[in-house]
Amino acid sequence: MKYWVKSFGSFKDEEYSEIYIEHEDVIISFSDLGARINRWLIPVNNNTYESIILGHENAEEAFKAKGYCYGATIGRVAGRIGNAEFILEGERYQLEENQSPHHLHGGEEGYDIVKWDYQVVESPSGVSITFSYLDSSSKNGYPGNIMAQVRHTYTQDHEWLIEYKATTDQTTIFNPTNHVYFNLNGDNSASINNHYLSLNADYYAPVSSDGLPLGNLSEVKDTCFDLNKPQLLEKVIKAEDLQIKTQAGLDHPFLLKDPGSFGSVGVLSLPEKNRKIIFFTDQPSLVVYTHNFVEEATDIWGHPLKPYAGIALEAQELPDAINQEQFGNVILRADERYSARTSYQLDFLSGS
Ligand code: FUC
Repeated sequence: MKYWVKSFGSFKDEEYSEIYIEHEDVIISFSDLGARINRWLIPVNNNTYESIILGHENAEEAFKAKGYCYGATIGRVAGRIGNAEFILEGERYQLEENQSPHHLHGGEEGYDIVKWDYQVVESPSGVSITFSYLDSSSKNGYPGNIMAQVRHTYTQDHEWLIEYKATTDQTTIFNPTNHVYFNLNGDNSASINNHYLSLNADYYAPVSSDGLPLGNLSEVKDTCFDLNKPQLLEKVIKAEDLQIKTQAGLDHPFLLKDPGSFGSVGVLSLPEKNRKIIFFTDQPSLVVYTHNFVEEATDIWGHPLKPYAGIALEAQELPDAINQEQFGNVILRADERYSARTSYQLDFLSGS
């Protein structure tokens, strides 16, 4: 296994790096812009590769398309915070309404577009890149300074492991995730309609038309949200279900079974290409987003971007948990150490 560092280009006088790791002809890359994954390249034939995730050619493109958060670490708090406000220990906090009237993905200056420090470490199990960022209380209106760390590791078994650690100097809220989008076609101009998704979840959180969870959990049983057996994404995205119609696809949190155990929670597969991603997490929920919208005509890697160009599988606490009693805990106190793990295992050699 080897790694090398290249420039990821500059934007507004800031230089960014891209760290490439190669193992058995598979190449995966990460950038200090948003502690993001940017490329996951599978060899197809004599020296040609296909990327199974959505990424960017350089930092400038990433900034231009920042609304999609391709591959980026999301924080301080992933998802929407209703009406951009919350109450913590009796104090009311008002955040920026960067997706009015709500606060989304940590705000305009969220983790996805800041420059992280990083260190590369090689070990017998693989190559790790530890990204760190001091998220100061003055930014985005959250209380407390957070020392956030995200370690991306690529293992000898072609598993991408994400480990989050954080501490704070004052009680605050914290709910990070990674916003990777998969497209196992290896061509982002092809939609993910031909993929199959299975997810170990008996409940999902219905959302309002503007994407905020309504606050209740609905059974997936006998609905298009039942992914306990693999479902063709086209069937789900085109279902007559009102929740699917209002979001033009999936953009929903699912409550995972056996939260906290580091067991497999689901599989994304493309049988026609013998490609599978088996994913694991110790987080209680996972937001599935099928890239339903393309804001403006954006070219990504020379292709005009189309809806359903990828599927995001974002492991986290349920969105808006700070405002929803039964949605879990996102409070981090000064005497606590936050940790979370999520991983995506590539399987592209075995039969379908
Ligand atoms: C908002 C969210 C989606 C996704 C997108 C980048 O539209 O509702 O889940 O995170 O942003």
